[in-house]
Amino acid sequence: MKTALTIAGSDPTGGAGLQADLRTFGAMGVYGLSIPSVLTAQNTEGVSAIKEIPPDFLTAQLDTLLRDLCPDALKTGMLYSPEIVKIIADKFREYSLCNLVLDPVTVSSTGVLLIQEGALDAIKNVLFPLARVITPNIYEASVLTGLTVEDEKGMKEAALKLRGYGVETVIITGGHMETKALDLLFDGKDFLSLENEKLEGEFHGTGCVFSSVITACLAKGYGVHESFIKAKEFVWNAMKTAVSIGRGMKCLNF
Ligand code: PXL
Repeated sequence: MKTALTIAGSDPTGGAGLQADLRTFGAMGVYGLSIPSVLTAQNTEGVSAIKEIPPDFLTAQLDTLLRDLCPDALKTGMLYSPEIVKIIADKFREYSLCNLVLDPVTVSSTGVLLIQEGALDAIKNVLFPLARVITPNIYEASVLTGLTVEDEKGMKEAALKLRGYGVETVIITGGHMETKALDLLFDGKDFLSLENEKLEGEFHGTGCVFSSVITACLAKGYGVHESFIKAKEFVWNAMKTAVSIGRGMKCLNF
């Protein structure tokens, strides 16, 4: 069986973060491995506290797992601090890992900052050159490039700039755009955009599930374009049937 590793924040609701990633790997028929990088106290209404995993313990988790096995693909979610970013980059090289899908998580769906000062720069400088795919949303693409990303034209400009940071393939998700849900892939040569009508409501964890489907597909040996198409369809179906498990945002159903 193929294996995929997520290094991400814990979200007790299971709607986003490490728990959503694991659930997605399972739904995709891939064996899920997981290392928490940070813990959050949260419910469907929001995040109330964040606790970093001590760097030496993150290192111990990575060394112990990776001495034993090599995942077919891995993804990173909420990394939170520059120290965490650096440890993951070092271990990625030390264990010759491949198929890194990097979701540069910056804010929660409820607007809480999920990253410390300096961590996004570290992600850009240290982890981007190791990534096979990055999956920023339009807000993250704006912060990372300094461009205003509001429409397809802006997404294309940002994708060009982001690829210049050493990433193989850039996928910008546009679910937060005003009128339509358009996602754009750029592989350095061609653009591929996929569009769906926008669904009503506030959804939790769409970016996590999207990048996890891509990770699972890469683990199974699919190419990046096919993985993108599968992820778009998976998230769309899961959003259409999303469930209200608490008082706040809807969680994806799959
Ligand atoms: O959706 C981004 C995200 C990622 N990781 C964790 C989160 C969230 C959003 O709340 O809690 C742990």
